[in-house]
Amino acid sequence: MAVPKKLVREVEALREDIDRHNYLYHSLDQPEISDAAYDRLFRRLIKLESQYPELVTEDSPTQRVGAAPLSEFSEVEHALPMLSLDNAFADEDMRDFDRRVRSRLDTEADIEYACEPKIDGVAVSLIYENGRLVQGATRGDGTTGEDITQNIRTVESVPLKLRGKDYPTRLEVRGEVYLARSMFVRINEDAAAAGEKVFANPRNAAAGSLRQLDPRLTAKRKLSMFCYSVGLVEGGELPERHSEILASLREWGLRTNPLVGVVMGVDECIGFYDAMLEQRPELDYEIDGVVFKVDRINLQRELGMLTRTPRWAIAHKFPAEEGITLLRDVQFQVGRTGAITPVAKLEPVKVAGVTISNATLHNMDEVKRLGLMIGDTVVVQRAGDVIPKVISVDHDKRPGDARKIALPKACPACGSDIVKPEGEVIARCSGGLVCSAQRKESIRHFASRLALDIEGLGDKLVEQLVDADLIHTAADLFELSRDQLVSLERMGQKSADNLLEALEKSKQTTLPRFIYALGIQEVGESTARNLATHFRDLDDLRQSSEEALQEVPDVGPIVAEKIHAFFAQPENEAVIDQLLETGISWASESPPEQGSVLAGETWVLTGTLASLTRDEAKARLQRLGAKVAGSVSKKTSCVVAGDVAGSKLTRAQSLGIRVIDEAELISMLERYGD
Ligand code: 9MJ
Repeated sequence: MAVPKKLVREVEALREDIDRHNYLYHSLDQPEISDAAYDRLFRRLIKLESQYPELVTEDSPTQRVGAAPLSEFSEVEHALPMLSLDNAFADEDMRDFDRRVRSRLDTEADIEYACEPKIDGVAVSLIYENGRLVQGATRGDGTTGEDITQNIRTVESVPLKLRGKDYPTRLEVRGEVYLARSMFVRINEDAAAAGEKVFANPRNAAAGSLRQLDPRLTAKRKLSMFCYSVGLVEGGELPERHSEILASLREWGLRTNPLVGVVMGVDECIGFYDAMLEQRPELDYEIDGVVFKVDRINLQRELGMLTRTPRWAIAHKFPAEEGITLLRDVQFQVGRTGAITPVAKLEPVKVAGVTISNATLHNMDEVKRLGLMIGDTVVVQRAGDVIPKVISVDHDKRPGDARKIALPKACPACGSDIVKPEGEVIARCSGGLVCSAQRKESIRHFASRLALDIEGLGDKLVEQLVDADLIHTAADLFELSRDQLVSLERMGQKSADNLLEALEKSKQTTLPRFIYALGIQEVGESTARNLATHFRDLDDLRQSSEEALQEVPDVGPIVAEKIHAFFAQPENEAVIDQLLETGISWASESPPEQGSVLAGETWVLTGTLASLTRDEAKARLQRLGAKVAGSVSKKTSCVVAGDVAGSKLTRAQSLGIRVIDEAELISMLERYGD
């Protein structure tokens, strides 16, 4: 039976649509449709292809996982060797590299360098013939690798078909396949739950996933890829600059890193490196340095190669972020909501320039997963400003007198029972407001920067005030007298006055801050904001039912239950009433329409911002209704350029898009009341 022409056309249109949405989502980070809408297109295509199997093509988006498991991988020889990179560990090594480059090129002038975050994944080579992906291979020893085509096809950010028409007839693209950190955590959680071996880091997990003989297993791992260079190119011309080659790859639908940039001279290289080091903790993938490449290809040719490394590139590595040390003891900390966290007390060790003596062990399941005992030798990891954690244990080094780690039965702060409901991971102190540790934490939270922002009320002072029985709840803070404060150790008259003034000032707040400050379980800053926007009135929120709460964005049944239970507690009601009696107040919440001053606009952030993190800037722009995208296009409304803004800024300028700096961004956010 011939396939009706109309359906042939529909299948073609669906493929084109799906490919385009894949490209928008994976390569440009600018999706135009919801996941559900995408799924509908995909399901329709699967349905038509199963009705008419003769319509199925190799490069149909439904055919990513088609092949049967292999018994082994075959070898492939790389037409051009896959290079490794020389390393720089200090700024001075970078300067030496730059001196070598300029001396060989016999120039005093600043060199233009392309800068790329160095992805800590698995290097692979892709070959496209007439725009079709025909081969994927591992780097292997640089000369010979393994044919992993079937596995590479499962990586959604790798196009099976290139976009456009002007690509070379044969194009070898190289890049790094990696596993997103968030995905790594998920995979390890699932593996631990199934009693399987967990991966030590995302790179091992990516390498292991690519070496699966059954592509269905690889597909489950949801790997990603960034492309960063080309190998053999035939039947087509590429631009004369590395940065422009990357731009071409992007146009052909290949995914390149959005943070790549071009700088002038070695000082700017070092600036780029510092900015990247700072941004590192915010990225959802691991980077272990920055790669600098001489941007002009004619200069690359002139510089040439050493045996295995090019003279025109260098990897400036980040300092190691892991250290090995001894676990001396484990203490149990009580959080604001009573959650008991085991904390590793370590023999102090320097990691990336910072001495670490404590690390979180998260919960008792994690202690069990690590197979940890007191006295063990452990690997600790520090990622930016997050709390260091113990990531693995060297069981071979366990001493004879190693001790078991046991969850205490009673709360170390108040002696109340510790309870761990069946099926839950977190153990909690049952003491509630009786527990001084919980009270201290909830008062700290109340005073914290995103809550009532009480300047000068630090952790130590809260501890002193609670221990001296001067305060029991956050509301008591506002009853403190000057004499009481001055009676505290290390508290002078001036500090006491400053604190009283800060307390007075904090009374004028906003509803979202107040809700957040209450410290309701599961209610973070963004949920607090949603609650405030939805109810606009504290009394309405206090009296709302669980059903009504679930109408608020991001509030599901579990969160609704926590909020409802919080307001139903007489102790909490009393504290809130007392707080309101002290004169805490806020301007009435503006109607939601105001939250859409930037509706319909697409903003892009680039470079490093000094006074707020990228996530914060993104969240605040989104609250004003803007979409925040990862790359600049004609549709971009405005680009915020921080320090060391790279290619995105250049692109914005060339497209004539409005560019503002950080100061302008902040003044705009404030103007719109965010
Ligand atoms: C990584 N790993 O991100 C190169 N790399 O270039 C980047 N690796 C590279 N470039 C030539 N961004 C050889 C390796």
